[in-house]
Amino acid sequence: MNPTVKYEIKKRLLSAKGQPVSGQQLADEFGLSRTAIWKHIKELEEEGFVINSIKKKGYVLTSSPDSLQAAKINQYLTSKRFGQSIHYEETCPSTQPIAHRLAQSGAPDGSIVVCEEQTAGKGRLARAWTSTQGKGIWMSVIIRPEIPPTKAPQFTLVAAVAVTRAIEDIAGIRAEIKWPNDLLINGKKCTGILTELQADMDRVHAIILGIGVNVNQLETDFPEEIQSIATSIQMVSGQPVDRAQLIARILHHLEIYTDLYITHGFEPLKILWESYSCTLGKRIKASMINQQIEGLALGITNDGVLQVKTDDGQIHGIYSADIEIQN
Ligand code: BTX
Repeated sequence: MNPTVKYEIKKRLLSAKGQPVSGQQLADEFGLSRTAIWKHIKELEEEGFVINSIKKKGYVLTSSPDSLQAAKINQYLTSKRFGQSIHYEETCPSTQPIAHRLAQSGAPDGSIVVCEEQTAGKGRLARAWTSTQGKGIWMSVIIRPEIPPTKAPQFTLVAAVAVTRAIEDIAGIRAEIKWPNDLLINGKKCTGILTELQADMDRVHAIILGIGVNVNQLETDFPEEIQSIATSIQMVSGQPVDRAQLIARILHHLEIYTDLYITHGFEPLKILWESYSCTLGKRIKASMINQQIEGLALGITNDGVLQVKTDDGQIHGIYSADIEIQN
């Protein structure tokens, strides 16, 4: 079987959105016999696609496996740039280095790398990110804003708002943002964001935004050591979520918020971010590499820096830390 033809047939069935696609038309289009088309259809069925054959009308796709292949994501895309170029891997150590390589070789703004499984998923500070096969969104987005490198950390906050909005739209669950990069549901982590940079002193060449969302895991899908701190959308809603649809929605919001940031700066996004935050107004302990600060989280500045007031009345600006919420 020709994998390109099979991919094109799959794309046609997906984009028909439940309407019949004529076997004769496919045969004419690809210069194949109807029997050859039928064989491709059978192969798709073996991969988990459910396809009805309706006499005199054609093939109707009634359900597809929960895969993240480009054709599946494409059918839901509403963004104009983001997700227009999709690099898909079944399994890889991490989507981040792949996205870095693609960015270096000129991948356009909004290109994404997604996979079903990461065998060495990365968190911040070289920590590991568990990325179970077929259960979550493990994605890197290449963004090319014309900003100085000092502004890049704001994209962690922009991404946090985009993912929160997308989860709300698709699963009806309101996650909370724990500064700077965690999304929590019922106090447990369901999303992590890792912002990496390609830049020189004055200018960002590309932001590589790593987004990990726990979507359809059950508690036992997580390693024991993180079962008490991790959760998934399905564990909260009781329903599996179509990961491709959620990716498309994340890209939808991420594109809108990136454009808003470029035209209006961080201020309007800051207001949105604050409305989802579970950090502000709380007493927190912030652990940095060589320092700890305890105090009241007052707010974030227009640069995304967390403002913490310690008991002696001093206000400290925190650029990056692990946060423990104390009340
Ligand atoms: P982080 O450093 O804030 O979080 C890492 C910590 O979170 C780990 O030390 C562990 O305690 C906990 N953890 C690990 N895996 C999970 C999980 N699946 N769910 C909840 N908690 C977990 C967060 O770093 C940034 C994560 C970014 C992941 C994306 S996935 C796509 C891209 N590729 C890649 O390698 N990383 C990014």
